[in-house]
Amino acid sequence: MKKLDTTMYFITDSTNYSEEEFLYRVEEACKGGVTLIQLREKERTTREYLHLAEKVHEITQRYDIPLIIDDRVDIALAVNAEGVHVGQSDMPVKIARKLMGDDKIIGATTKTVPQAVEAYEQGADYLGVGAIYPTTTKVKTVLTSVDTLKEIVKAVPIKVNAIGGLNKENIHVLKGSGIDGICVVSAIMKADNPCIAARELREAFNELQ
Ligand code: TZP
Ligand code: MG
Repeated sequence: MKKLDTTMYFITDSTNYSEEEFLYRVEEACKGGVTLIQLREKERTTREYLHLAEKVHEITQRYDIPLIIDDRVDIALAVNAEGVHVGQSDMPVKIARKLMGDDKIIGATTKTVPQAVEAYEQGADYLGVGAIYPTTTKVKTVLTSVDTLKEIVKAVPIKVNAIGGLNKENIHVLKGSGIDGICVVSAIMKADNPCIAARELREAFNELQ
């Protein structure tokens, strides 16, 4: 596995975009300096998910940005993506690791210290923790406090990212939390200019350090 940089983790959502517009936005985000990309599709057939994964991987490889596939180990393996992200109702990290091999990136969603420790012990490379703020992105989640986020950071030696409703105006609440990066969907996906949005968010996060 290459060195993992979760600083500016962009999670996609193709809802409401044509394929062309979606891929254009993904590429603009790459130009803006995102360090990791997750393809996250909740409403697609397997065939559609696979197709988009191939298209997005073509782009991310050109920018040398690792591509993570949400939920689906089979899709990640099929397109030789750099990793997979699993939630608490998805494939356990231990099995995802076994299927993906040691060289791939495995991420997990965790909301409590015990969940975080378990994901780490099973072989996760990074954790997503949230939602820190209410989100407009389609997801089954509850809010996670910044205090819990800080406890998780202290409890595991792997990378920890905050997620949920984050934008450049509100990420200051994460200052001093010890996180390695932020995950965003809307702040880039729905931005007027995804390239500028990615750049500004990355700068805003770096200023917190
Ligand atoms: N998990 C917790 S919040 C969330 C996920 C996938 C969605 C974050 O989206 P946004 O648009 O950045 O709030
Ligand atoms: Mg999931």
